[in-house]
Amino acid sequence: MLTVRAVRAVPVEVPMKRPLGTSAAAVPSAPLLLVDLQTEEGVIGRSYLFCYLRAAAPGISAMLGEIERLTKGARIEPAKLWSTLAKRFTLIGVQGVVRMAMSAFDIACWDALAAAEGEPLATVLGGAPKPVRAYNSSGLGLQHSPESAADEAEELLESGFTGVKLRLGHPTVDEDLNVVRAVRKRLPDAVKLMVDYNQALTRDEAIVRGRALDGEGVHWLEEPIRHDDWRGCAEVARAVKTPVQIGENFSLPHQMEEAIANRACDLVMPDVERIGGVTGWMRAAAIAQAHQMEMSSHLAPEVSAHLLAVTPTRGWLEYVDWADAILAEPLRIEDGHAIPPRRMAWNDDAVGRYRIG
Ligand code: SMN
Ligand code: MG
Repeated sequence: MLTVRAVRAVPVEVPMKRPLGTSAAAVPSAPLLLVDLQTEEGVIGRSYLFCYLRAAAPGISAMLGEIERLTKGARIEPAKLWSTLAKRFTLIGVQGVVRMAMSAFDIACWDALAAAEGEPLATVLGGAPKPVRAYNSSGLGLQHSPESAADEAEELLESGFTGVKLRLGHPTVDEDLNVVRAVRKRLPDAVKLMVDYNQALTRDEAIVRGRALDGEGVHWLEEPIRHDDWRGCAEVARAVKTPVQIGENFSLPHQMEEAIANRACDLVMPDVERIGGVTGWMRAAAIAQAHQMEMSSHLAPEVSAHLLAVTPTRGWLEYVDWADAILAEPLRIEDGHAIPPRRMAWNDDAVGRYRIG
């Protein structure tokens, strides 16, 4: 049995080896919030959040302070704690930074339970920590000329990756096509190329660009339009042959359920910090299984490696190296597969160096 004692959150901002250009905004560095859940029994559970914006970190920290106040002395039973907190946060709504703070707390709860049992998270979840197929997403932002993108795509194949992701959404379809063709030409045939529009297009433009990309060797078409326009997404998915992938913006498992019910996509890729932590992910994995839909992960590769290992319709792990700078042991990639880490721990010197608050 474990009991909540305190929740500590430390914001850091780490440099990215390859700053990421997207159609929505540039991501020049990674603002992370490192969470330690202290228990009365001495076990520490850890998680981290990618905050998207540095300005979001203090807000999420404050919410974690509120979560600490509401759960201090409670027994660590993640599903029950999730329900208790969801009820307490009904008035503000379990969404946005509230839900991100709850997810970070939930992941730390599960990590504490795994630590207390001396087992990897995947084992505690009823599976085993097996290697998970990963694509390299630590690069290929939007800013590229076709030739420099092709060079970078080649670099991203180090460690045996068998997939890479390219962000699209140039002003014209021809510019998108030129980059895709240059990259595709440079990649071995067996390597998958995912493309991501980050919701840049209108429905009609998405159909035009999606059809233009059909036959260009693209493995999936990610977030072509506003992610929660289920009907529009369904029209794009119907009109385009390349599978439509959405999910990083699903807020809690019920949104994934809604998207699937509306046939908004062919593939799903929830983000553990938006879907509701480990608890939310496991519920989403059951939904994907019921619909026999392939489920991949978004960011947070260290915990996602464990989660995908126990996801029945597991697809791809999205690998980014952003947290390497502050981890005692960076996530290992072998032969294009992520090896679920035994336990996450911080590199305290690096945390001191990159701390922003
Ligand atoms: C992405 C990730 C992180 C920040 C911005 C954009 C992107 C992805 O949508 O799927 O990797
Ligand atoms: Mg994306």
